Amino acid sequence: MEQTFIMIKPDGVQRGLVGEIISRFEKKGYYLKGLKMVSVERSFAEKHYEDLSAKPFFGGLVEYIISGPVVAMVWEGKNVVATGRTVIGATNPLASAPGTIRGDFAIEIGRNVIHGSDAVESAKKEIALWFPEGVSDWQSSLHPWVYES
Ligand code: DAT
Ligand code: MG
Repeated sequence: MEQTFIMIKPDGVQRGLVGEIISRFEKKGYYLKGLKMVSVERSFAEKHYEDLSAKPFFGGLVEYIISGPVVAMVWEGKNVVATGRTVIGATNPLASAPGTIRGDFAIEIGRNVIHGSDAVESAKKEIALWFPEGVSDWQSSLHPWVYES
């Protein structure tokens, strides 16, 4: 089954949104396979966002990510990469639909609370970067109540 990397950014942690965000993914039916709170080094944040290194906002983005602890997670389920992005909402919170995490809890693009992998390939890369120790392989006993087969 597909896995995605989800990170609650420092503003999400500071604002007490960790429980709410985990709850949304859990209630949807996705399985939590990895979870840790980390304060990342500048070089690590730069590596995570390396594809954006030429962007004018890159410096501010890195400062934001290292400004406090983040909660790094791996979630698993059918189509979780794309659906996870839908649950999160558009990059700019002013364009994110109500009912999405960014639509409900954020206003500015530079304080948009949460990160989610944008493709299966980047999810694999990000999970390997953030969880080099690997993740848990537990199976939910609720599986038949969430999935038809
Ligand atoms: P997303 O986080 O929705 O995948 P992204 O990968 O394009 O968006 O960019 C990563 C983060 O960089 C994004 O969450 C917020 C910041 N960012 C993106 N575009 C920006 C812009 N035009 N101005 C300021 N920050 C921006
Ligand atoms: Mg992105």
